[in-house]
Order: sequence, then C-alpha cells, then structure tokens
Amino acid sequence: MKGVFIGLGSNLADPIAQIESAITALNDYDEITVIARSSLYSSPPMGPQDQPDYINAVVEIETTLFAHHLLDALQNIEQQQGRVRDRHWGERTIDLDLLVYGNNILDDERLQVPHIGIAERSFVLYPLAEIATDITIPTMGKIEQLLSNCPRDGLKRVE
Ligand code: A4P
Ligand code: MG
Repeated sequence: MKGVFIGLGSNLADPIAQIESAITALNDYDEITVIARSSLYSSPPMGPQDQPDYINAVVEIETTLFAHHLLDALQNIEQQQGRVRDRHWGERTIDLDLLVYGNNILDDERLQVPHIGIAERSFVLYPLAEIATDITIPTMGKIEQLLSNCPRDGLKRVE
C-alpha cells in the first residue's frame, strides 16, 4: 500500500530522540519502508495545559500490512518506548497515529481512518503538507483547503 502517513508526537523523556527512534523502529519492520519524513515541529499542548510542549512529525511509509496490522505495529513501538496510557490528551513518551491509509475509509471500534483529528490539528496538518503537497484526504478534501482553515496556533518548525 502506498500513500500511507503516520503522525508522531512526544512530550516526555527527550521528545526529539523519541521521534527519531520511533522512525527507526518503523523502518526496521520488514513490512514497512519509510519513504519520506517531515521536519520536526514544536507546539503548545492541545488538551491539559499543565504538560510540556510537544514535538511532532509526519512520515510517509510503504507497507504490505493491512491497516489493523499496521496499528498493531504502531502500538508495539509505543509500548517498546515506554508509553503509559494515562489521561486523555495527556503527556506521553510517544504517540503514533495512522493518519491516512491510501484512499481507504475505515471506521470500527479500534480504528478510524483518516484519523479524525487531522483537519483541526496544526501539528498534524503542517508536517503532513510538507511531504504530501497535493494530497486529497478521503472525506476531508484537499490539503491546501484544510491548511487555509487551520491557524498555526503556535506551531514552529524546529531548526
Ligand atoms: N484509534 C482509532 N483510530 C486510530 C488511528 N487512526 N490511529 C484508536 C491510531 N489509533 C487509532 O489512542 C486511543 C485509541 O485510538 C487506540 O487504542 C486505537 O485503537 P491512544 O493513543 O491510546 O489515546 P490518546 O492518544 O490518549 O487519545 P487520542 O484522542 O488518540 O489522543 P491523540 O489524538 O493521540 O492526542 N498536543 C500537541 N501539541 N501535539 C500532540 O501530538 N497529542 C495529544 C494526544 C494531545 N495533545 C497534543 C498532541
Ligand atoms: Mg493516539
């Protein structure tokens, strides 16, 4: 499958290193090849404000895994990197979201694709736009249109 995009986020335990090691872990799967990556971005937390700023990035992969098996792989990497599920929208060492899986639309109790938060989250949309300049996201529309409706909200590219 081509046109698969993964969002990465971290705000604990050296976030930049967490993102880098998750990208390496993804590419280490035989069934997954990372073919593009965005810059790193920093942003204030969405959700509870008493937590550190986040580092986010988006990667494009090619994979032979079906979407639910890809989610298993993402959750394995989260576990390996010590992710503890605590409060909703709370701090985490690493969060891996399946943003887009080609043109597929999936909606069951475990997986919603495209990821429901894409359009409202500048920390997803701007890094995605960097590596998918003219993507049309199923059910959501063209990326330029989505960007024009999504303020940066303190999002900064990390030099
Ligand atoms: N799930 C359903 N669809 C998907 C999908 N497309 N990709 C299910 C990944 N998972 C998906 O996720 C809960 C369940 O969502 C999973 O078990 C899976 O079956 P989770 O990561 O355990 O829960 P969560 O992350 O606490 O909740 P949620 O709503 O997913 O939070 P988000 O959306 O991940 O947001 N602020 C900034 N600036 N940057 C951030 O990256 N991230 C969060 C977390 C909060 N604030 C942030 C950031
Ligand atoms: Mg998540």
